[in-house]
Amino acid sequence: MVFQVIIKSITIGDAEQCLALTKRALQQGFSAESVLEKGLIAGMNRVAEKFRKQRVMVPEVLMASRAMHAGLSLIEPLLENTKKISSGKIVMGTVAGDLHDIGLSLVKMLVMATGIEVINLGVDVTPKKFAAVVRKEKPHILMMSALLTTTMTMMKEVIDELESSGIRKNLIIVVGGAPIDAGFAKRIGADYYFEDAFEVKAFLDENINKIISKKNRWT
Ligand code: B12
Repeated sequence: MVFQVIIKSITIGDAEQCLALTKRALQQGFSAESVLEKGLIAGMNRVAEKFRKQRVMVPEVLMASRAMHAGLSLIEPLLENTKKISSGKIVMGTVAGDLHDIGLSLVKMLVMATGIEVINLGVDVTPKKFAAVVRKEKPHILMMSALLTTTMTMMKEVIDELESSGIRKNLIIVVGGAPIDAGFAKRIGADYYFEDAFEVKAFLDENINKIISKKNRWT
């Protein structure tokens, strides 16, 4: 099965192979979403699991990420062409001081698969930058990621910045990343915490129309 070999190519960190297999899966008629979920994300999750069990080290995770990104390069343009089924807009980024973006890339891809517009600010995003982009883009949802216990507190600083700029109430704030949990999300005043990219997608599939159809909170 092509998904199994895609997963294997990621676990061994073979970018060329992952690219070729992703191409093959698409040519065989599998949808971009299914290749993403059953191949690329499943492969990265397998590597993360091995890391947790200390069966691989950071260099192997980085090689796996490189392989996954090679596959993503074929998937992303297809998702960008997904008919925009909603007029929803999401701004996302990893908080200041934090350079981890592998998980956020996966969240971005699955969000794009729902047909919602995504503006990904990347890593090391300061509270002021988040606030400036939110003010300009007027998104429905802001998603923040943090992978370090030393940077997760930045999420509260972002929320404080949004509050002091008077734009917090217009937004739904979603937080995630390995050290985050629902209790932390509540304590800092975020609206939702989700454990992984699949949970985010399920939430959006169910709720995005309701969120959008609410009276535009920016006017
Ligand atoms: C790869 C990696 C790196 C890479 C990052 C490369 C990159 N481009 O992202 C590099 C080598 C650069 C790196 C550097 C560091 N790292 Co690092 N890194 C990792 C590692 C091994 C994997 C992270 C990962 O990508 N996992 C795979 C993805 C798919 O999972 P994920 O990120 O958790 O994302 C999923 C969910 O969390 C969730 N999610 C993520 N974001 C969001 C956002 C939203 C809104 C939602 C809803 C969900 C969500 O959905 C994702 C997909 O389903 C982890 C170990 C681990 N087990 O997590 C350590 C780890 C996170 N790193 C750690 C550390 C300490 C560091 C360094 C400080 C090391 C050092 N001494 O220099 C630096 C810090 C650099 C910095 N300023 O950020 C520690 C953090 C410890 C802590 N508790 O704070 C960890 C846990 C390793 C460890 N056990 O010590 N790291």
